[in-house]
Amino acid sequence: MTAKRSTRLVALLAVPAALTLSVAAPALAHDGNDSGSQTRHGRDYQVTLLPLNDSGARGTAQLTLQGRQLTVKIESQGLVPGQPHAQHIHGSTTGHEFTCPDTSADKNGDGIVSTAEGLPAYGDINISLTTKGDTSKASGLAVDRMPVADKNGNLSYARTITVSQAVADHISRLHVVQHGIDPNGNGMYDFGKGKSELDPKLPQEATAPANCGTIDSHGGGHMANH
Ligand SMILES: [Cu+2]
Repeated sequence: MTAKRSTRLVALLAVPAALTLSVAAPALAHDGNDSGSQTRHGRDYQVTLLPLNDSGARGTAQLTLQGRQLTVKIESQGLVPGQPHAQHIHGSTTGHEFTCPDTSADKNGDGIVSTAEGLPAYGDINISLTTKGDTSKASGLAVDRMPVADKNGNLSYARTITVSQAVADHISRLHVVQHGIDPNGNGMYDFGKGKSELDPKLPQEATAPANCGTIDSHGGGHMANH
């Protein structure tokens, strides 16, 4: 059944251009020497993934950077069992600060912070954390290459990818988001919360964010005043 549902979601399109942010980036005031803890394997960054949309989905991510090789390990619980979960590193490496959204991002008041409503807070997709192949923004909704939660709603992910120098220099400005929720608890993505703004053929449930976590060691989610 998983395969079938996943297939139905394969047609997910890349985020339409209209949804991309056109926020002018303030002047860059970051020295590019992000903190994090140095180990002999590289520089480690810890992320605590906290639930959005009452998903109950939480987890941890560890990012290890060695040059431009980024190893991403994610362990999550409470996701929709047996369903694919699109996951991304969101945010900007050019000086604009983004962070995880709170419920105030729910502009239409339907009780769900949709992916589009969350974008002004968490920024555009920077890296798509696929299981194989392309990791660019273009693969943001390639659900056939996104990890699937097991029957208990647990998800484990590990992959090493090559990132741009900009990402390597500004990794702590970014944050991790996993998508896919099941507010009516029927064990699948359905149209109970309407259509996804990203593709009306898809349920909002399949693309709405389930959790989000900022990368540690950047002193919290303050807004830059430079
Ligand atoms: Cu995302």
